[in-house]
Amino acid sequence: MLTVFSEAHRLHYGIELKDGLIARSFENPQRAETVLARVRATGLGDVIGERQYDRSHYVGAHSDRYVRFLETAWDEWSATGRTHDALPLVWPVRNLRDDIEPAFIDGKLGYYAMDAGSPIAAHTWEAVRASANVALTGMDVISAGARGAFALCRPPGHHAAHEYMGGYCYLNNAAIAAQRGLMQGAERVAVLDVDFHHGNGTQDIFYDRADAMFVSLHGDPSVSFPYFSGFADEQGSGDGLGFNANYPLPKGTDWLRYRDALADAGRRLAAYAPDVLVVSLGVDTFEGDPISHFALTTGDFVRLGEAIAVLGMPTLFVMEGGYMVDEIGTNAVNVLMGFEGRVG
Ligand code: OKP
Ligand code: ZN
Repeated sequence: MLTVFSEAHRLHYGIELKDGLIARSFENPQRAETVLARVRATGLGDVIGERQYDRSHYVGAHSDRYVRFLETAWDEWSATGRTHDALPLVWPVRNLRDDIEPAFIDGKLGYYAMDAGSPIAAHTWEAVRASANVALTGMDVISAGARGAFALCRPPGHHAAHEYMGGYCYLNNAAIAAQRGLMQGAERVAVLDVDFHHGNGTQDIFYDRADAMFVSLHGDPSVSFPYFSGFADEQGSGDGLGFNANYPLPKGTDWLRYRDALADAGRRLAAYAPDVLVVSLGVDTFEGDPISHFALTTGDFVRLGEAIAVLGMPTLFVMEGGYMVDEIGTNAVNVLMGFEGRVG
């Protein structure tokens, strides 16, 4: 299958709060380079660059004013004389006012964020746009008739909601691609999210819609990030009721347990019969992942790809998480090789 990749991801390498100190993020540039190297080493298929798309392609999945915030945040932050990464420090939780967009950048950062996990630096927006454009290009490949394609996105996207960033994510690459699939003639699209963390952003974007199903397998939010989303009783609302399905799984989940949940998710997707499937492909379900708590092995990722292939749907894989840098390439490409029926 084709892989879509952008070198612009290298422009972004943020910081995060770790053990009481500011440190370089787990979400680092080497992740994407390692996956790309594995794509080339296995001969998965050709690697192409991203096409260019204007901002209207991000609006829909996101609000116009949120996209505007991302476009202008660094300029507003640096205009105050600061040169380090911008991070929020105050949020409009529960009964605080969330109906008034702050005029000052420090307020805007909290208004448009769920956590302090998505720092904004001078070139973050360039990398973020390129990542969304990689996903859009991947959907164009699928809409042109390919059975599978791989959008090697970085930064990831599934925590980014209609109006907020978080968890290393800014634009929701998977949702933006799914939305394009609908624009290009698909009647129904589905997103299957196999990242360890719940894809709260994708769920948020499609929650009240019947033309997009969201199905996610992830660490139980009672004990895992993002904590406030991903429970089994979140099933959609309004027209979208019944088109959102969460499978929260306990820490230590291995392939045998995962496989059963995946089979149930597959039955749900088959009954929905989408014209296009987008897979939010995180490989932080790996047993060695430094920030996650499942126990899938390198071989299990081949089986995951095989199980997705059985659904028989045109499938766009969109890269999300995975932080064991040495193994991320093998694990991610194993899913794609499994999908193609090639032994990794
Ligand atoms: C993004 B994706 C680690 C804290 C975790 C956020 C995790 C975001 C994961 N010390 N912070 O879903 O892989
Ligand atoms: Zn994750």
